[in-house]
Amino acid sequence: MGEPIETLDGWFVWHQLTTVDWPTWWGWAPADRAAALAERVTLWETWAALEANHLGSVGMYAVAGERADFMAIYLRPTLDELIDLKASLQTTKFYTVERAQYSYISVVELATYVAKGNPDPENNAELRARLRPILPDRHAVCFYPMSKRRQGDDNWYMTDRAVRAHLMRGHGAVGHKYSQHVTQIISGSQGLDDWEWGVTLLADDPIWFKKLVYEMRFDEASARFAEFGPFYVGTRLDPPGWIRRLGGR
Ligand code: 76R
Repeated sequence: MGEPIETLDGWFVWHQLTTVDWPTWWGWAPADRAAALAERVTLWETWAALEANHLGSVGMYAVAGERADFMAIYLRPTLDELIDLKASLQTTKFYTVERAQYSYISVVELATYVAKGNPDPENNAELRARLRPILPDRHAVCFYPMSKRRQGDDNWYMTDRAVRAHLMRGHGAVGHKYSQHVTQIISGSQGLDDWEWGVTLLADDPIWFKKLVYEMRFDEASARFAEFGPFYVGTRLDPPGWIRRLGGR
């Protein structure tokens, strides 16, 4: 029979995917557009200040393809703060031209399958850094939600704990080959959103997402048990880059 393992839980995460209502946006007077961009950048600067004090993190990305225009990733210690953050976005002018495309809530998670002893983040700085991650300044991002299958013999939740630990060791070994190129943030979303985990991958070159996920598909933990939601891929924006994409200067 399956048996849960302990998870270490860190910051809450909101993946926010939006498009811009371009006809409305371009219909605004240039001065109104400039004011809306400046207002949003001011808010962004308050988030950056929080990040500097290690009270959260924010990443803004331009999304490839037409699933979305932008993805923001917000990390905060509590769900309340993510809700407050949304409320402050909603007071900005720019919010009136943003259209939600996808939204995902989860909590940064470390599964303890491969942990030695009794890991305690309070006296382990490395664990704390992984549970409360500052998004690294890497050029490319990939985000997708996923679940573990529950079907016939391929039911992750009815699989013996020792077998799961063995599979996760294999999974970790594949992933570890890419550790130089890809930073991975796994966030759990059981009870929080539609899928069971959010996968956030960051790399300087997006080709590493394809190489890593391709190789992982052959690993038993993925080959037998993984089910995937929509994939989003993009590149990082700083405030000036974001402003340029919106036609500002
Ligand atoms: O935390 C650790 O680094 C220890 C090993 C490890 C665990 C426990 C690990 C390593 N992962 C763990 C758990 Mn992972 N991971 C994914 C995906 O696309 C797919 O097929 C699956 C999506 C990728 C790409 C990936 C990458 N991992 C998990 C879990 C929770 C399982 C549970 O609790 O049941 C999921 C859903 C998941 C999914 N993983 C790694 C990586 C990489 C790159 C590593 C190596 C990290 C490193 O060593 O630097």
